[in-house]
Amino acid sequence: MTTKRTSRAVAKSVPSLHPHVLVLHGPNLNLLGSREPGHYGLATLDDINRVLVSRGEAVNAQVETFQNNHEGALIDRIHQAAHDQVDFIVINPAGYTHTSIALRDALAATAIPFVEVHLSNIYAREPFRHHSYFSDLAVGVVSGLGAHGYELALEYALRHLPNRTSHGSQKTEKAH
Ligand code: CA2
Repeated sequence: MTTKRTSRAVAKSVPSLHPHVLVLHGPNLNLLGSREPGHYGLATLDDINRVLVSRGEAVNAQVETFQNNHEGALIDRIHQAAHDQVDFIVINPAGYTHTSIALRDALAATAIPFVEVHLSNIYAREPFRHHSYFSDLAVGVVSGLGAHGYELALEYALRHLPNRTSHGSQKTEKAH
């Protein structure tokens, strides 16, 4: 039996020339801007996402955002990212930072490089927030810089992603 591949399926397997970054937000971050501004600031999640997407547009990068309150949905989105050939992930795992081996395993399995972001400084808070299941796998961690932390993580991703040529090969930029 032969399998007919649709042009859409073929298109999906061809890496885009434009960097593709996925920004993932964990549970309760949909409440940003409405409660606990002392810890998490006044910006809403929409405010944060708008800035990130428009920064992507300015440099011809695809920036997608996704928030969910359920561990499985976040894991499924990471699997989808591998399928979509996402180049880099910026993730605030929120409460799952301190509990989720399953989410850690999903990131490890897909091997997409990621930066871990926290709005608050998790080391200046309760001891149970000092441990992260993600930090040792992350390229880096930004914690305590509020919404600006997401922008810094995105800038890092855009600057350090390998430049793809139209021939499909990759030119790796020198780290500075
Ligand atoms: O500082 C961060 O970004 C955290 O990842 C936020 C998590 C917390 O469990 C981590 O320890 C640190 C909590 C996100 C809850 O977000 C809310 C936003 C507005 C109002 C209430 C909660």
